[in-house]
Amino acid sequence: MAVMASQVKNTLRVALLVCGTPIPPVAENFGEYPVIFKSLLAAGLDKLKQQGLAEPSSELTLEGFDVREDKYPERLADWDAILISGSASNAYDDFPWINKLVRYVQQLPRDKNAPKLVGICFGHQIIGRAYNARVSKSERGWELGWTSTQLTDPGSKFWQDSIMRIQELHQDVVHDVPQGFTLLASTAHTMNQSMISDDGKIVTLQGHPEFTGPIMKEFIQFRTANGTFSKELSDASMKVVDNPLDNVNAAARICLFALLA
Ligand SMILES: *[C@@H]1O[C@H](CO)[C@@H](O)[C@H](O)[C@H]1NC(C)=O
Ligand SMILES: CC(=O)N[C@H]1CO[C@H](CO)[C@@H](O)[C@@H]1O
Repeated sequence: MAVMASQVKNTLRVALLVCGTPIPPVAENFGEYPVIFKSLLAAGLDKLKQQGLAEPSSELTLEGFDVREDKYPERLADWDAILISGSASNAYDDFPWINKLVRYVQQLPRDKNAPKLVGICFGHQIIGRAYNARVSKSERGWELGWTSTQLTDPGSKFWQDSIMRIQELHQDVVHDVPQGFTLLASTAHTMNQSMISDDGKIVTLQGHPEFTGPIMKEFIQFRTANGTFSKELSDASMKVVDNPLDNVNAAARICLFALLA
């Protein structure tokens, strides 16, 4: 199906459900998650304009809601997409704010006028949990840094590529593709890297399109210094940290997903 710019909404309104705070060197140099996600999605929207898939006058608005402090959007009708961020917390933890977020996802309407739902990393896992997939720590430990994920056939269609090169930063994985969802991407470490709901309302990604090489470098250094990553893992991921990424392409597809009715 060919998409034309005229079919696409003119303003992309994103409610970012903020589930974490970046480590201090990332927050200082690149901003908090609302800033980081806004710059990613703005680059994605620019790409859609270059491709003739969004009007040149299209604009992006993004507001952050810190769900750890019980802040949620007031009216769903104000948003085209709800995006759930990454987090240093575990999606399977039995904490009040995490349980509330899971219930929120379960209760989001899925009708034609409802906002689209996008989950990144922790957000992907929360959506998995909300739809009864098993979520827990991987037996394989961390998947860290630059990674080339394989796209399935539906994944190639959705992400418009044959692979997706993306930064990874996770230990927890979604073990199943829940009923009503289709797998979009895999790696040897984590089979379920990305999925879409069959009604086209929900899309998720285990990797971090919002993390550039320089951001990833800060995470690797910080968490190696604090004992989370071994020197081996750190050295291996530092070697490839500046490899090319498909972040802007991924962001463009997320924007298009949110903009199409
Ligand atoms: C290391 O830092 C991260 C913050 O990114 C934190 O989540 C983690 O608990 C820390 N680990 C240790 C062992 O201090
Ligand atoms: C449909 C599908 O690919 N499901 C896989 C999800 O991931 C787990 C392990 O990570 C596999 O066992 C499933 O086959």
